[in-house]
Amino acid sequence: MTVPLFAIVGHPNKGKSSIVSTLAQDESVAISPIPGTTVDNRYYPMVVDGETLYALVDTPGFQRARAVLEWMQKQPGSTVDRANIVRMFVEEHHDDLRFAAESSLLTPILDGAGILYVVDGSRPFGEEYEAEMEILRWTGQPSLALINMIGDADHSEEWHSALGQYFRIVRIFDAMTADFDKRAQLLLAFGQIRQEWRDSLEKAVRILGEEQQRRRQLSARIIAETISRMISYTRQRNLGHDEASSEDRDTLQKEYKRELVSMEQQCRSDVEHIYDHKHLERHEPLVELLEHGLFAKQTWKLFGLTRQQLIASGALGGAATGGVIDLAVGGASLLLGAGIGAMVGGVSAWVTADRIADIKIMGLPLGGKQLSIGPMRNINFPYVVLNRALYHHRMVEDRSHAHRDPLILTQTPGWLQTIDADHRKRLEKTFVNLRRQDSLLPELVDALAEEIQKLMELSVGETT
Ligand SMILES: Nc1nc2c(ncn2[C@@H]2O[C@H](COP(=O)(O)OP(=O)(O)OP(=O)(O)O)[C@@H](O)[C@H]2O)c(=O)[nH]1
Ligand SMILES: [Mg+2]
Repeated sequence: MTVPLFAIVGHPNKGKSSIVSTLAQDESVAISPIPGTTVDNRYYPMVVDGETLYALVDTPGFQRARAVLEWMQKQPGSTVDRANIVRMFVEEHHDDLRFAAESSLLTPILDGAGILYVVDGSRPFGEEYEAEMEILRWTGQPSLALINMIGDADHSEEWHSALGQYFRIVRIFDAMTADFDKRAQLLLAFGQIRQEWRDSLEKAVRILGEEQQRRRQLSARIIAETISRMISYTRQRNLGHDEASSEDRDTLQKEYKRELVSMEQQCRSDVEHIYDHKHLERHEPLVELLEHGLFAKQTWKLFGLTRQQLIASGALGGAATGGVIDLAVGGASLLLGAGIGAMVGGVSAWVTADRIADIKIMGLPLGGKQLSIGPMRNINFPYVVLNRALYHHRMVEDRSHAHRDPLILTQTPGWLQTIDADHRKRLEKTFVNLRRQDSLLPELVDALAEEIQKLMELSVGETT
């Protein structure tokens, strides 16, 4: 099977490189609002497991399309010779700086690449584009037009009728927001322009789908490991004296929180790496994370389960047997109507920032005392972490590699509150078991990873 090859061409600054970046899933493609960013052709293969599924050539935008067309029209020859005339143009002008862009962009097409002509559907159609489209038609290569919507205005209808006269297939494609399905649809449309590429592109879509599954599986595993480590994490601080000052306690608690935050951050960047977003800028400043992130009341409310859900999912069992009952917290009246046992579990779940974990003072075998914090006692905590992780995963999974703005994770939806009770029960069972262990049991982490992957498949959060 031949590897389908496409040259992405068009006017400067219309999103050609953005489309290349999205389809090649490559964040290294240069994109900028300044016209003329791409000055040379560059080849971007889409490789999975060492196999090139298809490849794209990013090209500079047309600079002197009218002059080129005029030159071509002046050449003697019939319609059948048109591709040769384009070839002659490139041969005669490849050292001519005035036509450097045209020579570059036409070269891969003359070598057999399919044409993807990109326009900006938020700007009106203009005559200057006709020369570009005519030149492309002269090459005789299979082609497809893409209307990329850069701004808010919508001129797609006039573009449809103009492009329809030159291209058999015209598609609207937003390079910035295209998720996996939209990219797959576009690849299948590419298959329509040349019969011999159809099978290759169908196969490419299948392999990319499998790759997406594999990425989910890896991400679910990393999230499961992180949650497990976060639940069981404990931290100690040796004391020089027998009494722990409030400063000692504060410091230990800060260190404990900081470590949990850093585990969560590491999980974020691991997931981003899995999706080849290696240089993604994420806006989650540490101070904000410590003060408004994982340990803030507001966060818990939005990301955790409701008290009723915690009770219904059997969190009570975990509370009673896992030793996480927190009787020090008031508010039993909030749970009016629930049984006394459920009340205890529910209240425990409702603990806030400073009640996340116990601080104990312990004697050391060789004398002296040690202050110890952890493991996590709050039964809502793993749900909070999981919810945040699923939300981040969704943002990364759907993110186009052309999207270069920082990833902002300020929205805080309570997705897990929308899943059915069976899922919650299974999660709770795993969390209870994890809390019971002194060390991490691989089979428990496996079970959690499996459950998390199911939640990813369920498209949790799509309704919010
Ligand atoms: N909102 C939005 N902006 C886009 C989209 N596609 C491209 N842009 C922006 O448009 C500008 C130009 O994008 P590029 O991909 O660099 O365009 P190009 O056609 O390769 O430009 P040259 O290489 O200069 O010819 C960048 O600022 C992009 O972020 C899109 O689908 N939506
Ligand atoms: Mg470019």
